[in-house]
Amino acid sequence: MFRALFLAVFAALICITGPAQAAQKGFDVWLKELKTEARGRGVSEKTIRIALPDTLKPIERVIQLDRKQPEKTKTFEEYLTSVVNDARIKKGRVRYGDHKSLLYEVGANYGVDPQYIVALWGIETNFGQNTGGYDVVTALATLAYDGRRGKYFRDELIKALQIIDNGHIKHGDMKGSWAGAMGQTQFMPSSFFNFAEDYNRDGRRDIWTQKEDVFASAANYLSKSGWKHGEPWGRRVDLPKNFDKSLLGTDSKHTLQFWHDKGVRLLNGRSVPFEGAYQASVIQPDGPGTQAYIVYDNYCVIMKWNRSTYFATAVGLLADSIKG
Ligand SMILES: [Ca+2]
Repeated sequence: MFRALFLAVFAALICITGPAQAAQKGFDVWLKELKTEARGRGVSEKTIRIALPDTLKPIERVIQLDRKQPEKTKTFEEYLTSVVNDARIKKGRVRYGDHKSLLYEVGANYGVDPQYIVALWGIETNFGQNTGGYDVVTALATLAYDGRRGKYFRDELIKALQIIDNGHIKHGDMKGSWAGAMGQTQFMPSSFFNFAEDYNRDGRRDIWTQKEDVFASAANYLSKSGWKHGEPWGRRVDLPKNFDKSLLGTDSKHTLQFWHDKGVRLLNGRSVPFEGAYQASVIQPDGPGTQAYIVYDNYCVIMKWNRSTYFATAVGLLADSIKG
C-alpha cells in the first residue's frame, strides 16, 4: 500500500515538475526574443534590465485568471447592484464635490460633462482606490507568453516598456490589473499612448497618482471618441408588450419620433423628451422582458471605452446619480 502511495506521489511530482520546468525553459527563450524585439523598437537597455530581468517568471495567478471559465454570468440587475449601489453613489457625490473646480475646468477644456469622468473613475477603480496590485510588465509578459491573445499582449508589453522608458512612471510603480489595465483610469498601454494627458504639465502623464492627469486622460478618451457635450447618454424606458425585438441593439438607430411610434415611453408613461439627440437606439442588456433603455450617441462613446452594455449603462446611471 505504501509503495502504491509512494508511486502515486512520485507520479504526481513528475506531473507537477516536468511541464513546469519545460514551461520555464520555454519562457526564458521567449523572454530573450522579446528583449531583442524591445531593443529593436527603441526600448533602452536600462529599462530592459530593470523591467525584464532574467529572473522574471510568469505569474501563475494571472494564467489561472486568464484561463478561468466565466462563472455563472451576473444578470444586469445583479451587476448594477454591485457597481452602482448607494455607497458608490454617495462616494461619487463626495468626490465630485471635492474636485469640482478641477473637474469643471477639465470638462470645459475637453468638452466633456464632468460627472461622466467621476462615474468612469468610480466604476473602474472605486475612485482610484482599487487600481490593482500586479506588476504590469510581468502580467503582460505572462499573457503575451501564455495567453490566447499573445500578439495583442506582446504589443501592449512593448508599449508598457516604452512608457517606463519615457519617464512617465517608474517600473516599480507601474501597477495595474492582472490583465495589464493601469492606474486610476485602467488604461491599457495602447490607450495610454492614445489618450493619457499630462494636464498638470510636470512632464509625466501620471494616471496612477496625479488627479489632474487622471481626470484629463479620461476626458480626453471620451472627447477623442466623439463625446457630445451636454447631451444625455440615455434613459430608462418601458416597451410595449408587442415590441419588435429585432429593433433592439445599438446598431439599430432611429429618430425619437420612430421610437415614440413604436410605443417607447418613460416609466411614468410620458413621451421621451426631445433633447437634441436625433438618433437613438433601444437596448435591453439582459434581453426581452427585462430593463430597457433608450440610448444616444454618447452611450456609444462610453462603449468605446468598454464594449459592454452592462458597463456603459452603469456609467450612465452613476453619472446621472452623481450630478442629481
Ligand atoms: Ca503630469
